[in-house]
Amino acid sequence: MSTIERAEVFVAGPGRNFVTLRITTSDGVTGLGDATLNGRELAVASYLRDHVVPLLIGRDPARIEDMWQYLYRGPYWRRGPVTMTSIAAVDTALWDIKGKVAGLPVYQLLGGRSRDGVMVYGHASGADTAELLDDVVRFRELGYQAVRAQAAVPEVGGTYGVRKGAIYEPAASALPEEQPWSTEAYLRFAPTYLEEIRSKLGFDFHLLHDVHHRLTPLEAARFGKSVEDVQLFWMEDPTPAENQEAFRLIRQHTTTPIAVGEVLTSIWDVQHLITEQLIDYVRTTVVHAGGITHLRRIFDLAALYQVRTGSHGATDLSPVTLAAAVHVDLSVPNFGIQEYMEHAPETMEVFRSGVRFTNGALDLDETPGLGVEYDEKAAARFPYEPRYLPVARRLDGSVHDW
Ligand code: GCO
Ligand code: MG
Repeated sequence: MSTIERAEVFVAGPGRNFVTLRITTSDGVTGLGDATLNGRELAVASYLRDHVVPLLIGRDPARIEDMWQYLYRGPYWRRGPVTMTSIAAVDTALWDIKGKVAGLPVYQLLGGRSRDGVMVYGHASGADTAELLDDVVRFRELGYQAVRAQAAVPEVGGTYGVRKGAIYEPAASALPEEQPWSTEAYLRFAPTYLEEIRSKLGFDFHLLHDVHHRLTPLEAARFGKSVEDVQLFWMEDPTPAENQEAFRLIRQHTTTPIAVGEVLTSIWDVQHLITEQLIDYVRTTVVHAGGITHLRRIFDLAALYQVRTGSHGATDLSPVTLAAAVHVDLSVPNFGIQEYMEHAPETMEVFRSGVRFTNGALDLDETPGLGVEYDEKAAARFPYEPRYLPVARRLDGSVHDW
């Protein structure tokens, strides 16, 4: 029997920080898992190195489900982003190994293709409406069928979701940057640029918008109602999801579809959102929601309620997660859309991936496993340096949700 012989945790900053787990079997087969938790990277690296890796050695890499149960139920302490990201890394690496051993891409092990490609949305942004419009046009010209649109709110300057350089990277400073926020200014401005996009560029593409947890339930209801004519594909994270009753209130006022889940980490966290039909898209992802094994369980639950998938896919999710997401997205019946932001060139020097973008969709080559390799020599050129997401403060100085 092949056993797990080695498990290494790599922490590096090629373009941005990533934590990567590589498992090697006694037969010399390797598997990769992403373990990146933006701004809390070292907590996951320690969870893996200190508490998980010693438990893996000598175990059967083929028993993926058993490993998941062992790591979830075994430690007594359950759920939460650090634990679930660690479990995800192991789970993803074991699926990679199983695919390589079988000589098949992982999506074949998940039941094969349900579709020819995975529709993605890109991130258009601008310092004002005119710049945003140009950026939406640019994404359409690149072939995107779906575009997320965010513009900087005038009275408060830069906002979440607005790119400064060539690549959107909010975790850009060694200590959290503090950014001003005004809900009033946002609610006055955001509907105007979404309307402008539709009136200038029409309706033959999907338009998305991320509210990034900034509104109260009633403000979100008002926002959703005010943009109904714009026909958003979704409004994302209209309000924080700790109090899930909030979404019932939003629902009572608007038919704008709702997407939630990028910060949720288990089926228990999305259970009521799904079974009570409070959302339309579930945004949980491989790396933060317990790996391929657990994400599929969430997506199967969602399918029973006609909730579709829309996995998180910002650049802080490594190319290992992106590839794993595409394997899952190709296979599940209730796929909706996949978030996609191109990684920095430095990132792609370290991760070699078979994921390809054509006509607004992602697909994979037929490489067995996940189809991603990690170049640790290249990674050594990019040491980890602490980087934090910003913090938002209202104009009176009090902390708001970022
Ligand atoms: C998105 C997100 C991101 C997050 C980031 C946090 O929808 O892509 O909201 O931009 O803020 O991934 O780590
Ligand atoms: Mg988001």
